[in-house]
Amino acid sequence: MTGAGRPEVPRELRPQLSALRDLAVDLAIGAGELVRAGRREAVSDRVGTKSSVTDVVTIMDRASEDYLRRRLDAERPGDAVLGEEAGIERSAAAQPQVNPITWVVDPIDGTVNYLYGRPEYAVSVAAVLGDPTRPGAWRPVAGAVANPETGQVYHAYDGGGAFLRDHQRTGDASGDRRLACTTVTELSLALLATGFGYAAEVRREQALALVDILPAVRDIRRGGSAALDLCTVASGVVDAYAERGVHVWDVAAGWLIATESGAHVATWDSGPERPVGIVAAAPSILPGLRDLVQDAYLRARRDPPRG
Ligand code: LIP
Repeated sequence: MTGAGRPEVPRELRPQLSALRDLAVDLAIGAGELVRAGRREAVSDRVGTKSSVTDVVTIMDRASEDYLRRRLDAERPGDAVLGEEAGIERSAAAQPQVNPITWVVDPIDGTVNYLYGRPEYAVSVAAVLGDPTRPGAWRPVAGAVANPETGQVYHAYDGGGAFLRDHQRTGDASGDRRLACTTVTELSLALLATGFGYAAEVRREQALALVDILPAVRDIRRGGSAALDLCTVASGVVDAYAERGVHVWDVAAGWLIATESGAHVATWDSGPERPVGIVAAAPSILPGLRDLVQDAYLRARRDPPRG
C-alpha cells in the first residue's frame, strides 16, 4: 500500500506483526461469538438509530465494542482505539511516539443484515499505523474480519499474505487457506461488489452513478458489509469492490486482506464535502474501475435532484 503521507512500517515493528494479527483474530472471534449469542436480545430490545432512520445500532454493537476495548486495554494498554460507536480513545498509557499502533474496530459491520438475521455481517479488527482519522494518513499492518454466522475468519499482516480460516467447511482447525484475488483483465467481465449509504439523497446519487457503472461491468453484488466485500475480493468471490462513503472502521482490516491477496486498493475523491470512495480490484482493472467510478459520481452530482 503506497500513497503520499501513508507511514512506512518501522523495521523494529515487523517481528511483531504476526502476533498483532493473531490478537486481531482472537478479538474478532471473541466479539463475534458475543454478538451471535446476543442477537435475539439485541433485535427484541429497543433498536436505536444514528445518521438516519435506517442507520441502526443495537445493544450488541455497543457490547461488542466494549468487549474489544476491554481486551485491548488489558493486552495492549499503550495503544489507541478508534471504534464506530465510541470514536477515538487514547488511554493515559498511550504514547504515540512509543506505541504507534491504533486499533480500528467495527463491532458489527453489516448491522442491517444482523438485524434481519441475514448471515452477512462481521466483526472487523485492524492494527494501523499513522492517524486513522485523516484520510490517506494511515496504513493497516495487521487485521482480521470474522463472520460469526459462517465461522469464516479472514486475516492478514503486512507482507505475510492473506488467509481464510474456515472451520465449518474444514471441520477442524486444519489450517488456513491462502487467498488470491482474481486475474480478470477486462472491466466488462468484472463482477463488482458495492454498497449504498443510509441517507436517501446519498442513495439517490449512488443509484444515478450506477446508471454508468452497471453497463460497464459484468454485474454487481450488494452484500451489506464493506469488510466482507473487501474479503470477497481477496478470496476471488468477486473481482472488485467500489463504494462511496464508507468509514475507516468498515474497511481498515479488509483493505489489508485485499492487498495481501494481490489486489490493489485505492481511494477517489467524490468532490468537496463528500466522503472519499474506495475501490479494490485485480491490479489490471483497478485504474479503469477507479476512473469509471469517479467519473460516474461526478456526473451523478451534476444531475439535479428531482421532485
Ligand atoms: C455498512 C457498510 C456497507 C454499507 C452499509 C453500511 P455498518 O456498515 O459496511 O458497506 O454499504 O450501508 O454502512 O453500518 O453496517 O457498520
